[in-house]
Amino acid sequence: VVADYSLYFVADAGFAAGRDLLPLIEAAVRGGVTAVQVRAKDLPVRQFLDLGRRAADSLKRHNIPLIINDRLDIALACGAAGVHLGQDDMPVSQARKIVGRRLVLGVSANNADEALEAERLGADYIGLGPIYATSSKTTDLPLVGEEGIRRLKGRVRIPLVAIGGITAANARAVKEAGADGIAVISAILGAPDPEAAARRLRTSFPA
Ligand code: TZP
Ligand code: MG
Repeated sequence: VVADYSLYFVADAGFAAGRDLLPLIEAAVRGGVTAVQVRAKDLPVRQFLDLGRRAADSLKRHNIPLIINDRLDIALACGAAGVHLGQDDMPVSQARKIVGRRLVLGVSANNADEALEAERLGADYIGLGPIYATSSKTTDLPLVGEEGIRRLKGRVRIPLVAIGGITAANARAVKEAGADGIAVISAILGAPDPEAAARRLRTSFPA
């Protein structure tokens, strides 16, 4: 079964700034997100695991895949569907040796070389970004832009999920550039009504 990454909600504990992520994840699911990542750069492992377990329990009931950011061990321990690996995390080839087909493996890429390498080493999908400027992640990576999506489209077989500064206002342009999905933090978590925000994104970027 190929997962649907068309509206991929990155539930970031740092961005949530102390708010419990569970009700926010559940609101996003009601609004129509098709995949959820839990991202917790600053949580101790034990709290990350606890959050991951609660998210996994909830998302299983809705048949929505849970992806854990950065940590293969936490993904396995909480029964997640997958793990998302950055360029400085465990190499996807190594992760694949450990988990086989048990987990979906996503990899971050900023350019075509990184994306092609990730695919070659066994990634199941690419998180391509930052597409646009964003304040949700501190990075000095160059912006990929719609042009960067267009250039990569057709060169990889695995799904391309665009991330970084994506909103209901630019989602259509991202789709037209060739992305298979959009991943968002602030467009949902920064919205006064996360459920309505997810629903609007869904309309702007249908599966
Ligand atoms: N990776 C590239 S940009 C980004 C990540 C995690 C942040 C995305 O957040 P937002 O608020 O959707 O721009
Ligand atoms: Mg990472």
